[in-house]
Amino acid sequence: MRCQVAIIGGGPSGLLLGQLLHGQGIDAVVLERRSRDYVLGRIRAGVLEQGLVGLMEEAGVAERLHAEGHKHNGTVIVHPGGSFRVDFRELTGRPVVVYGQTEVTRDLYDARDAAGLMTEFGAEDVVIHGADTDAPHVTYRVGDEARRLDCDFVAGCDGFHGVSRRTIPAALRREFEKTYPFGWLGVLSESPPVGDELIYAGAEGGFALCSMRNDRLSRYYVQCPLTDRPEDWSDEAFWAELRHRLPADVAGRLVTGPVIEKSIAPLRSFVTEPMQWGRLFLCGDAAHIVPPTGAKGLNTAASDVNYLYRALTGYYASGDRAGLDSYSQKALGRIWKAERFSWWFSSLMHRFPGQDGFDLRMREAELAFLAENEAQQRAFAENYVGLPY
Ligand code: RFL
Ligand code: PHB
Repeated sequence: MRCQVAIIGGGPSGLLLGQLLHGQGIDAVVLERRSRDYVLGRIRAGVLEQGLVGLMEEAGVAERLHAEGHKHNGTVIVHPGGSFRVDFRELTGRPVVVYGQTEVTRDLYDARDAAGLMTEFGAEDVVIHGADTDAPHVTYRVGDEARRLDCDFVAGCDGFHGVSRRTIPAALRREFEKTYPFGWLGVLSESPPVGDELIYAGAEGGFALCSMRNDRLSRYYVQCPLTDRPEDWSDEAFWAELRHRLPADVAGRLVTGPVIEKSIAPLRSFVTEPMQWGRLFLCGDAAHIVPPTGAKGLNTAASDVNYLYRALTGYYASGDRAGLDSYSQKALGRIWKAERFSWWFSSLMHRFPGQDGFDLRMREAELAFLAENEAQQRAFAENYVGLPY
């Protein structure tokens, strides 16, 4: 089989890239290790920047997002000294859109099907060959059958545990990593959200987040030790801990409901450099991870897709390699700013083991300054709604 761009990974990065390329007449095959149901069963991000919304529009897959997504003009931040709201619309002129990653992925798969585009599910043992030559190819297996895909370029969109990043020789790669001494216990609940906007709570007992998917589905998180397992937390224990970390009026409004998903995610900051080797280009979680506090994971994946899509379009339209040659530098420039914001906001909102009185006073002072200072809030809002591409 042959195509112009072999896309490894059928998560949001790979699917969005495939759909955008299709719009330019560039043909791409997506190789996904899992089944479609498995990919759609993962509950992950929920907040979309305008940049991602724009790319969904450009890909022709934004109809449901516009009908069902909710625009959020601000967010509430709670801290031991009180609570305050950051008004995105007033400070930046832009909202964010709450629409689940699962729905983004579903819309992209539906559009792929409608256009008759090729996706290989259950693609195992993917190996990328000759990425540093002019004729790369990918080998893989579906069931017992060995297959080969020849291509001009390979897009490594296979997430943090994929093969693409490790295809770049270790001697040419630099990796930067920070792990955090806690995780997020997340619950998806069939209950109306506790508020109209997201609430980030940096409580004495640890961080909590109130988010949502729609009017009937709430998404909540509490900071927990990395040693905890989801089965250690009964639903009652989760709701009690969440209430405990929220201000009394919010806790009083909380409506609980059946828990339809419960999982624990570790927090990590990670970047690999460069994001290109020859004709292999990394996108999304394959190249970088952020802790979820700033809601940047899916959105940084989208900004990579934006740069790579435009670079490939330029190349196929006129043979112009400038976009491809500057891809890694451009993508990393934006990534590091999102890494900084996610690291800063995570550090500010969580309780770290071993924090002493001075550390806690510094944290309170920083939150108090953010609560009262417009310049600081504007900087927060600009980062949260998304820096320009
Ligand atoms: P994905 O979504 O991981 O998709 C990669 C796809 O590649 C497939 N794959 C392979 N396919 C073929 N061959 C191989 N060898 C392969 N290895 C892997 C995988 O099956 C998968 O389908 O990466 P992508 O597309 O770059 O998208 C990135 C986003 O998914 C990610 O940044 C966010 O979801 C991060 N994230 C969150 N971000 C937020 O903004 N808010 C959140 O609340 C949030 N929660 C999360 C998250 C990430 C999590 N992970 C990765 C464990 C919660 C979790 C649990
Ligand atoms: C979510 O709704 O899952 C969500 C929202 C905001 C975040 C992280 C996760 O910062």
